[in-house]
Amino acid sequence: MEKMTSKDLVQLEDKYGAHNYHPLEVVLARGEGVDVWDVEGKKYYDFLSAYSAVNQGHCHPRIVNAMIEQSKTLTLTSRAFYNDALGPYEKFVTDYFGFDKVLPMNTGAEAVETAIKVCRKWAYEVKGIPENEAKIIVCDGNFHGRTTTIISFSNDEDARKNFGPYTPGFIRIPYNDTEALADALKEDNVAGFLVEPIQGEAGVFVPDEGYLEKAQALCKDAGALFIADEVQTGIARTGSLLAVCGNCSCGNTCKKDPETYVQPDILILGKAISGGAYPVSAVLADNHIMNVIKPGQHGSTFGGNPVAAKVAVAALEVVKDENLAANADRLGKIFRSEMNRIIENTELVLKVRGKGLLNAILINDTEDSETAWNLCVALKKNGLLAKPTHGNIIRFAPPLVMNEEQLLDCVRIIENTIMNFEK
Ligand code: IF1
Repeated sequence: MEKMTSKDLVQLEDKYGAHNYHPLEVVLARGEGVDVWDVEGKKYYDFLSAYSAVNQGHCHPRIVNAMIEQSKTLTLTSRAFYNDALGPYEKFVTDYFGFDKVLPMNTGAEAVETAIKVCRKWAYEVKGIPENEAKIIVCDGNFHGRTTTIISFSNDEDARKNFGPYTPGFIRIPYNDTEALADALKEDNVAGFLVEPIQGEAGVFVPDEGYLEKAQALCKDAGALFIADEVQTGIARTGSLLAVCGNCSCGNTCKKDPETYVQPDILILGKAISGGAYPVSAVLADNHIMNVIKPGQHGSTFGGNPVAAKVAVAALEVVKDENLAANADRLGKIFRSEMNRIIENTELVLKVRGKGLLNAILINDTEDSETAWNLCVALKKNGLLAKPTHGNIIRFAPPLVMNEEQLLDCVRIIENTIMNFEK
């Protein structure tokens, strides 16, 4: 059989796959570190990193080897039996992030659902809220996944419309607004506050300095749980191990900097906890919260399987051994300063914002324009892959194993593309 071209493969997806995505027209066949190659062999810098899942770079040998070795030995037992990889992983991951317990799941959305369930159960059984009355505060512009409950509290029309009836029990307030949070916390029966430390889908929106700290303090005073969704921002992406570590790039949740470190009551992780090799997610909390979950009350066939456990340990070891938080912090600063230099010489880009290597540029056009999309098509031609979020924002999130020389090469590609772009 003749080798299929990119065009053939796009046609196959178009004909046989549900149309729930609109991908950029590039068909990838291989990845290594910060690079990916398409079916025709053209090489690109990956500036999406599978939405920050591939922080450790494509096909990291340590992660891939952990997966191969475990796959040859034991892949799945279910949680009906113990397996010899889960306990060591649970000890490792709770030490790593500084919590008493972990509840292992597979995808980000599942972990968010888990956090919501833990929070509600805690509210009824510990806080004493009357049954079925618990409310969880969330933010405008949130993105926490695609399940029916999660889209129930989204305000994105595409994510929500015609998927109702919706799950009740959520109060939505503006992001980055501690007064609105203080007011919402005054309502009866508030169980928790679920928040992204930096909003991803909203367009990489970094809140004001001190927002998370203040929000956590308000929750504490009100007896509500502070729940951080770090599915996208966690695992060194924003220049610290977690975005709740503030400006400390030491790579631990060491609480060295109590000025900025904000300890969540419930921490939600996904994506890069496996380096993008395997679906792994996790919910972390201390005993006084996590102990509300008893046998039979929550679970998942694949959650905590031995391959996931080994892959996650390897992926988290890479983050520390290769100092990815400090690298993301340093390269992020260079990236934003280079973008600001470019912005001074073009009308096309208005602004760069972000933290670590989670950044976005704002294009000088309306939200419903196709300019950001067309610029991404031009970037692709020039060997760099990125994806718009909204019509006028482009997210830039390369793997964190990038070095300075590669980053500056990417800056050159972005600069040339912008300077030669015609709307
Ligand atoms: C897609 C965005 C990124 C997340 C946070 C939970 C989840 C996500 C903070 C759910 C997922 C994704 C999924 C991806 C697009 C994407 C995304 F553009 F929508 F905002 F990353 F930037 N919490 N984020 O960001 O995790 O169930 O997908 O494992 O294709 O929908 P999941």
